[in-house]
Amino acid sequence: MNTASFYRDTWAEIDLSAIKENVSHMKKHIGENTHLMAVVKANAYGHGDAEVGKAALEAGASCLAVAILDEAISLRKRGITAPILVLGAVPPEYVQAAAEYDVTLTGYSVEWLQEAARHLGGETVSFHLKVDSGMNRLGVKTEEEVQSVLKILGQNPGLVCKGVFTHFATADEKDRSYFLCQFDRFKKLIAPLPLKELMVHCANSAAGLRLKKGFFNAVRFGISMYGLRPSAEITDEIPFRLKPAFTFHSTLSHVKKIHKGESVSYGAAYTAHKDQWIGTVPVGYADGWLRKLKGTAVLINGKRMNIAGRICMDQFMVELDQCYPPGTKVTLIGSQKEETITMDEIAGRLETINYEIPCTISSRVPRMFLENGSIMEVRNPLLQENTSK
Ligand code: PMH
Repeated sequence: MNTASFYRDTWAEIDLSAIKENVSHMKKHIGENTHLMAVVKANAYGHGDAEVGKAALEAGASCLAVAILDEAISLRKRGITAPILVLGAVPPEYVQAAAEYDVTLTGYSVEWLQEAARHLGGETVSFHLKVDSGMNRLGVKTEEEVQSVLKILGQNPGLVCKGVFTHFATADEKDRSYFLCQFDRFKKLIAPLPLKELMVHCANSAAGLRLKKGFFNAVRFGISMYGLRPSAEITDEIPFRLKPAFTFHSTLSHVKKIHKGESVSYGAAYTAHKDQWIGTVPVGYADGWLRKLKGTAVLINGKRMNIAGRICMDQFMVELDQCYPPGTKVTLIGSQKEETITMDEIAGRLETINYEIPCTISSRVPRMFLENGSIMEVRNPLLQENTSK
């Protein structure tokens, strides 16, 4: 029996050494006594949650954060024993499941806490209180609500508050005024809480990188753990070099010469204006290489070559500068020789932020995990198993 972990010539490489390097630099920056919470929601921004989580914990992270309870339970089932905080709203009827898997939830309103207490049947569930300091997404907003929370906690020993946090709306913008308002609002709202007993956190990557102090005692580290900058405008405030972890590769599956005047792909929207070598790459919009990327470059033989015609569901074609044999490596994100295509470049072409790109590379693309250049593991949800190499 063939036991390959995937059967296609397309894969993403996740450099766990880069994740570890970014985490240990950040840990040095925030200081020994400040916890680093590694944000691995959305499958670690498309990188691979359990693998990135383990690497981050090995490099000095104290705990992990996800968005939904299913992500936390999935990490528990794959052997993660470190504390996990669910940042998003979990329906209160599922608190017992959270208790069973020792997952920390977010208490984001007085009503949620009341309902959560009602659904506990003698178990205890831990939670971090979310304070809304200006994002208007989740959280208690007023001093009265904070008082109500304290009252509910006094009446319900099954609800254990282990932390308090807020989230910034503009930490990645040059202008700090809204950010500073949120910071002050947070400090004011949390004042009645027993802060010495709690994990207190407000900084995401942008705030964590830009601030030199005032982290309280934990930082939530997301985008920059993956080696990506939170925004272009704060680039000069990043105190160490971020090392990108995600690269994306394929190979030429078919190569042909077409004559001047012949067309390529759906709609015959590309027509060769000279005799032209054309390569077919087995990556399409179902892999997350969206149709809007028509015309962008990929790297072949260390050179930029442009996508020819419309991107199909599973394939696209590329203009070649010469004949290359099928099997030649194609890099969609990453480096070949002196050339690099960054996540930021692709995000720019799609008129979006770098966060969205690895999240969009679909689960059909196997993730290959490397450490110090060696393949450690391959994850291919289609074949539903983790295969060690
Ligand atoms: N904390 C919370 C509550 C978040 O929502 C996020 C990212 C982070 C921390 C990590 O931020 P960073 O990746 O900038 O370090 N959340 C999102 C989001 O909801 N949309 O894009 C990023």
